[in-house]
Amino acid sequence: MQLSKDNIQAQNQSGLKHHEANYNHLAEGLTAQGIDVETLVKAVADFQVAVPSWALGAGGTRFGRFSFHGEPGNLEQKMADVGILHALTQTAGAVSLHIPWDTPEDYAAVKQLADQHGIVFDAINSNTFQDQPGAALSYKHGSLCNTDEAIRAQAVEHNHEVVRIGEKLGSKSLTVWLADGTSFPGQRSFQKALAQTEKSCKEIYAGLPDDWSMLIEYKPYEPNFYSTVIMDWGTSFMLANACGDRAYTLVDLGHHLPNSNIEQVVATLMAKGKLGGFHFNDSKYGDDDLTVGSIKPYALFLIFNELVYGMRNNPNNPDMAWMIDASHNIKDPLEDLMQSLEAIQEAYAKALLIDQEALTAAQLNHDVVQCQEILQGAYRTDVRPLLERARLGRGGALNPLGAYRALGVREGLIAERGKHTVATGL
Ligand SMILES: [Mn+2]
Repeated sequence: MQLSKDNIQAQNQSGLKHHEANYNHLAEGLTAQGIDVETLVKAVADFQVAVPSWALGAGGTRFGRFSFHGEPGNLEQKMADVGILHALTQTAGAVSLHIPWDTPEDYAAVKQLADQHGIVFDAINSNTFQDQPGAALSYKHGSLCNTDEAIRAQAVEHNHEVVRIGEKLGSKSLTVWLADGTSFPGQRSFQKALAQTEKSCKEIYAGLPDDWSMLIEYKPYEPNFYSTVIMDWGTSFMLANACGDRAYTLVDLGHHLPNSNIEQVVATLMAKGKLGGFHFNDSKYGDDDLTVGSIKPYALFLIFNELVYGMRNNPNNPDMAWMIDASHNIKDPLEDLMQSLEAIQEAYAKALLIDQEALTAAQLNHDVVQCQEILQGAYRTDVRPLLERARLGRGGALNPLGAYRALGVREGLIAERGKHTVATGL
């Protein structure tokens, strides 16, 4: 199923007048504040986020999984789903593959499909947190940190293979996330596990092509519940520094202990030129993988404030690999992703509204009240007409979710694929 621009434009007709009125009203107010609205719309339109190949089917919990009708049953169908998202939102112009869940069989066909939908291949993800069918050795007691040299070598070689796959598709970065850790005190030496992990990361890094970067993700707990080898941003930062210039830390919003100041983590990493990737989701308690912006939208805005500041002032950071890393247990995955994409763009647009000069002046005057007024003034602005204008300019939908429902996309996917398909992944 592929959405045509004509179909989408026909859906847009009924809302255009209302959009014009809202946009003009907002643009007038912003222009009066000295904001160049066209530049703002262009920045929003240019902001593209990768959709991971595992997010297009229903997720699950350790208690079970409720499948969603019409799920994509193979990589080609997953690409088609990203194509639908991108056609409607004009924001999902990239896909992030997970190996081995989505190893292409026919590279030329997959690339052609991506071109057809206007999608590029962003960071590619390895998996040493599961045993793969036919694998000689098990990761039950760790992969890159394992006490057994042969197991570490198998895990390193898997990462090299993922890079070779990514090269064929045009990816330029490898994301490494490890489940390595312990569930009980005394199970393993912290120091030795970290030393082995550093050695393995260096071996992976040494195999990267010159124009590739390596993104090292951290997480404090789960699936291990006592310790994780790469537990926090500091450990990731240390490993990235040990590997070299093209190794960076990747921040996943769900991978922090409760109440962590993630915006400060972002600022610190960007100041050192070591933030390379970003995974969006939202959470209430832990790594809940909920829809972006569904629980803490103000925190997301504060994080974007630091991202915007860093992108302007810290040129040592690479172009960021943005990705949604959420799981959809009870929503239509495509609808959930559209809500996440909207929340990301909204937070970004609001962060762009912050008057940085006025904020700096208020900071220098120790005018704490004014600092808060500046941030919250931007946050309280309803920027949705800017997002609509950005989408319209690229041929997307005025209201992606509304168009998705009106065009009967899910019903069409069920008719094509059937009710009981199951997406690959966890
Ligand atoms: Mn992640």
